[in-house]
Amino acid sequence: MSFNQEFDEHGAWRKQFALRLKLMSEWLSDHDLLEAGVRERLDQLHAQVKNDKIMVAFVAEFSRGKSELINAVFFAGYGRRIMPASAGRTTMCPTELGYDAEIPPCLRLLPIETRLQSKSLLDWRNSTAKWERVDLDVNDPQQLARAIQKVAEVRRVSRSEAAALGFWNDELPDDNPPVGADGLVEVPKWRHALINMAHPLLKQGLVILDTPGLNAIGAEPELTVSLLPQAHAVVFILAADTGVTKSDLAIWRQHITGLADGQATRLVVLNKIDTMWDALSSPEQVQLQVASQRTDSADVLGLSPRQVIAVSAQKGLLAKVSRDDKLLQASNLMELEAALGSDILGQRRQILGAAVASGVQALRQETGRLVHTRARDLVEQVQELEGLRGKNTGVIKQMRLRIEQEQADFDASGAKIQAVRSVHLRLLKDLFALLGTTQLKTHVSALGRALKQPGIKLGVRRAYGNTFEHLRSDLLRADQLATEIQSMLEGSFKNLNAEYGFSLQPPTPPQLTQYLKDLELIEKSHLQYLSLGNALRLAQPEFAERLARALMSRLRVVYETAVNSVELWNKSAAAQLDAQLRERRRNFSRRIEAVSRIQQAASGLDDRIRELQSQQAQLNLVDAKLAELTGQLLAAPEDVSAEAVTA
Ligand SMILES: Nc1nc2c(ncn2[C@@H]2O[C@H](COP(=O)(O)OP(=O)(O)OP(=O)(O)O)[C@@H](O)[C@H]2O)c(=O)[nH]1
Ligand SMILES: [Mg+2]
Repeated sequence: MSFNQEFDEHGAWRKQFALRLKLMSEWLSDHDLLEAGVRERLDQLHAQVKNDKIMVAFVAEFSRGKSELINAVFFAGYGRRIMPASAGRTTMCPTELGYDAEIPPCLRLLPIETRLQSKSLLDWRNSTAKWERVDLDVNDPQQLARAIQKVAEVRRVSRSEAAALGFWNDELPDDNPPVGADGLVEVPKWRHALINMAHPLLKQGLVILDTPGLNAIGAEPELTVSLLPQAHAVVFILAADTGVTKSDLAIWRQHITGLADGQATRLVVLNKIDTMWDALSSPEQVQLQVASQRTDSADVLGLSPRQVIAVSAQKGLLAKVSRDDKLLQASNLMELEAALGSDILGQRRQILGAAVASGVQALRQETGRLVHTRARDLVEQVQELEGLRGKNTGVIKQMRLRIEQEQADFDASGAKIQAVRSVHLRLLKDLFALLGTTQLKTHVSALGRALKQPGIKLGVRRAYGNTFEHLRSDLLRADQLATEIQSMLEGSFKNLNAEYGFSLQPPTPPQLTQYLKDLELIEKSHLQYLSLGNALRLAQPEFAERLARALMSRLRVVYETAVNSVELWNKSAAAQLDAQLRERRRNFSRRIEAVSRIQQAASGLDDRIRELQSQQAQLNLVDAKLAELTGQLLAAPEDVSAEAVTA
């Protein structure tokens, strides 16, 4: 199956899931089961599935064919080249293609001069100021391609300006751009480009990241330490006409192997195999040559030849545009697409599936508990009324007084419940402080200051090590606090259950130690970056600052996720308490109402008991339906397509 087809299927599953969630929430609301905690859980599941993005990054030395490959795999449908691809350096700034329904189709460009300011790319991303916007007409491929051509724009600036922007370093003459006769040097005009268009794959959450040849001096640290490590898949490209060059190898080691295992799918492509097609050789000879080139490249990278996919992006694009099946076959583009589909999407589906499954389980538990509470209340009411059979009006009056007394006692005990709440909130405040932005900023700015110290070069690793040590110990402390809160909740819930017959059960606490792994990955990707002769660059204060900012934006993503999980846990505990209180109050008024009716009419008793019994039967149905609906939500993505066929 091609990548596009697999992606469509993944999209179909997500759509189906969103629809089922919607039905579920309507059904819950109809049956008065949509409590705050449940609603929160539903919203979270909905957002998780709806906003799931898959980022595929294309990384390589310049001119290996990154942009051409993107054209061939994703944009052949436009019948022409969309991303500029030409000899020499073409793509000058990292270019992200994605879809956001909130804004019209457009290309947004952040001027390179923003590097002189102290905001991180993430901050810029969240503000519209400074970005130049060009509207895109997706129905007009010519206009589209012309507009996107802007990502190749350059500016000529003086050497000192280039140095300030991070493109010139007197101590690394080999990496500097050539100086023109006028003494000026060429630098990219833009720092980052965002393309927003309603391409079918992008609409379904695919994000493509095209990068400029990375070995160039001046590569944005944010790109390498922040964006790339977040990609779900990285496609590394070599060209058959150059083989594996020294700079290819440097990029491979610095940016690709540095990405920890399991974090992202890695695909290696040997592009431009058409340069080996030779009319004078037999097809078999050409095949052999391609195979041997493939083996050689794999050897140098330390991979098995199977892991290197040999293609021709250019001929693949041409073949798709001109509908030439034979050429498409020869380009081998479909093998690459199949690998993209099965590796990336397969993995993504698993991760999303697992996340969704645990959310649905929690949903089932929370609603199940409500149903259970109601069932128990009904049983008690039936018993209470059965006890009244054949009793005189005096006894009935007594009973009413007793219920009213119980109700008054319960209302008076509100203080106890309030106390549980306030202890809970106090502990949570400490926990949030440990994971908050202020704390994070303190650690990272300390690192930023350390990096700027003259003579830090040798101690860079230690400075990073210290920072991450602090972060780790905060995280461990936060996890400890979460454990304390959980045992506090368990204790108080147990007491409340014993005292008031509630069925409270603290929700599963977030596993904060899992974020240690994220910290480790971030630390590793940074160290990777530092270890490669960057000491000289580090000596520049702006560079150190950029690095610290990149670190901050990366960490923030991790901490936001952690904070969200703590919030959900806490909201769900609080909502449970609210729900049980509300059920209990309702229970009192129902009981009092039942007794008053019986007081008024002697025959009311049997009627009321029958009514309660029919409510019990209804509730059983509700419980069964709940199991059915959650079961459907848990259906594996593969089942969905099968089901869609049979439905
Ligand atoms: N013969 C041949 N040429 C190719 C192939 N793929 C790309 N090219 C050419 O190689 C040149 C560079 O391609 P690009 O796609 O611009 O390369 P890039 O990796 O994006 O380069 P930068 O944007 O500069 O980093 C262009 O002239 C392409 O037409 C291929 O499969 N075969
Ligand atoms: Mg390019």
